[in-house]
Amino acid sequence: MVLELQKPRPIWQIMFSTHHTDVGLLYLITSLGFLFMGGALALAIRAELFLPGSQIIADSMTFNRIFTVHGTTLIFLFIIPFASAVGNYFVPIMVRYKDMAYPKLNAIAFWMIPPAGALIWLGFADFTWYATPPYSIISAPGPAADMWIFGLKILGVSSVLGAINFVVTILKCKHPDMSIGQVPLLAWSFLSSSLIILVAIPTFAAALLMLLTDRLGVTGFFNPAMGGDPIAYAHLFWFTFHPEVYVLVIPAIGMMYEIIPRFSRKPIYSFNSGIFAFVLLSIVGFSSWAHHMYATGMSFTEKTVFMVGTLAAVPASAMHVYNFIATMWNGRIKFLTPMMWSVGGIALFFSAGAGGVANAAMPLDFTTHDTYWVVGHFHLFVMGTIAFGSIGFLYYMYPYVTGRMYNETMGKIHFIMSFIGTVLVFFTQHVLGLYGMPRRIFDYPPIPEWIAMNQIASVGAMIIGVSMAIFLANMIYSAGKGKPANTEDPFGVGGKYYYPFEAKNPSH
Ligand code: HEM
Ligand SMILES: [Cu+2]
Repeated sequence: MVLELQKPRPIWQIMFSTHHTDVGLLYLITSLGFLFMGGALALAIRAELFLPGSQIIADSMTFNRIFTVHGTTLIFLFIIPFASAVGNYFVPIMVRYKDMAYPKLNAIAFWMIPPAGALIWLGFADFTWYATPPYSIISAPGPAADMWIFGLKILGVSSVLGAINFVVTILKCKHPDMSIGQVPLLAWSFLSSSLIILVAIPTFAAALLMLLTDRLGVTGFFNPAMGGDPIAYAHLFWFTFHPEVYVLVIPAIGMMYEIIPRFSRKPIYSFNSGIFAFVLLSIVGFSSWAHHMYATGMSFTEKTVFMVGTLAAVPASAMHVYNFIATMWNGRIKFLTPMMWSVGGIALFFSAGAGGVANAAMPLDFTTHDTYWVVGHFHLFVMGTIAFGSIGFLYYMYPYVTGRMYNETMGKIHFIMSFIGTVLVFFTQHVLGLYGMPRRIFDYPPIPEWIAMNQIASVGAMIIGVSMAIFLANMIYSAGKGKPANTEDPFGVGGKYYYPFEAKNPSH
C-alpha cells in the first residue's frame, strides 16, 4: 500500500528525504510531539484554576507565559503541521502525481518548524497568542517576546511555502485525465485553505515586522506615545487570523469527507456542494474579521456590516454538516474509532457554530467579549472539531503508515473519554463566561459558582489528559506489536481505497 513505511531505515534517511510520505511522517511526528507538549501546559493551567489562590504556578507572570506558549504551540505547532502531514501523504496520491510539485521546497517548509518551535519554547513569551500592543511593544520582557516574534515569522514563511506547494501540486500536477471537479474533497480542502493562507498571511507578516521595529523603538506604529494606534494591530491581526480559523478547520472537514462516506459505505451525498462550500468558506472568511473588534468603538454601521459578513459563514458551514448527515443517512455505518471521532467532531462543530452565531450578534458580544465564553467558543472549535477530525484521521491513517492496527478498544476509550472531557471543559467555560469570569486570569475571587464550574472544567481536562496517555500508549505499542494490518482494507468496510498510482504523469 502506498503509505506504508518501507522496511526500517536509519532515521537520517527519513530526515534528509524529500519524498512526500517521508516529509509527511516528519510533519506528523513533530505535530504530535507538540500536541503533548501544549497539552501538558493546558493541564497546568487547569490545575492552577481548580481553586482560587495560587496552586502550582508561582505568579501571574509565569501563568501568562504558560498560556501564551500553550496556545501558540497547539495552533501553530500542532494543528497546522498536522494538516500539512495529512496533505503531504494524500494530496499527491489523490491528484495522481509522483510527489509534491516542489519536493525540496516541501522539505524546507517542514524544516523551518523545529527552529521556530525552539524559539517559542525557549523564549516562553508572556503576551498571549495575539501579542497585543501596547504591552507587547512597551513592556513585554525580551528576549522572550522577540523570540516569539521571530518564531511566528518563520512559521508564517513555512505556511506560505507549503501553501504554494499545495496549490501548484493540485492545479498543475494533477493527472491530465482528471478534471478539477474530480479531485477528491480532501485535496480540495487543501486547495482552499492554501489559497486563504496566501491571501491572509502577508498581512500578519507585515504586522509582526511593525511590532518588532516598534519594540526596537525605531517606529511607533502601535505605540500611543509615538502617535501610533494599538487597535490598528488588532485589525491587522484579525484580518489574518479570522480567515486563518478556516485554514485550521477546512482540512479537518476534508478529513471527515474521507472518513464519513467510507464508514457509512455510501458515496458522499453531494460532492459538488462540498467543493462549493469549501470555496465559499474561504471567501467569506475574509468578510468577518472585525467581529473581533465590536468592543473597540466601531460605528453601528460598521458593526452591522461585519455581523452580516460573519453570518455569511453559517450557510457555508451548514452545507458540510448537511452533507455529512445525508451521507450517513441510511448508510451501513461501521462505528470504528475514526468514524466515532468524525461523528463526535461534527456534533461539536454544530454546537460551536451555534455559539459563534451568538458571538456574531454584536449586542450579545458586549456581554461575552473577553470572558470565558470566548475561551469556551473557540476551544470547542479547535479541540472539539479540528482536533477531533485530526485525531480520527490519525487512527484512519495508522494502518497505512505503520502497516499495523492500533488497538480498537483503546481507541474507543480514548474517544469516549475525550468527548466527555471536552463537553465538561468547554460547555462549562461558556457558562462561566456568562457568570462574568474574565479570560486570562491567574486567580479569581472565591465565588461559589465560579469555583464549582472551574472544578468541573479542570476535572474534564484531567479526563482528556488521561485519555491522551492511553492514546500515546496505543500508538507506540501498536506500532511495534499491533497485529499486522490488511492494507487493502484495514477496516473491513469494503470498497476501493486510495486512488492507486498509475503511470506517472507524462507531462512532468
Ligand atoms: C471555523 C471554526 C472557528 C474557529 C476555529 C474559531 C475560532 C475563534 C477564535 C480563536 C476566537 C477568539 C480568539 C480570542 O479572542 O482569543 C473566536 C472568537 C469569535 N468567533 Fe469564532 N471560530 C470559528 C467559527 C466561528 C463562527 C462560525 C462564528 C460566527 C458565526 C464565529 C464568531 C466568533 C466571534 C464573533 C468571536 C469574537 C468573540 C469575542 O471576542 O467577543 N466563530 N473564534
Ligand atoms: Cu473570528
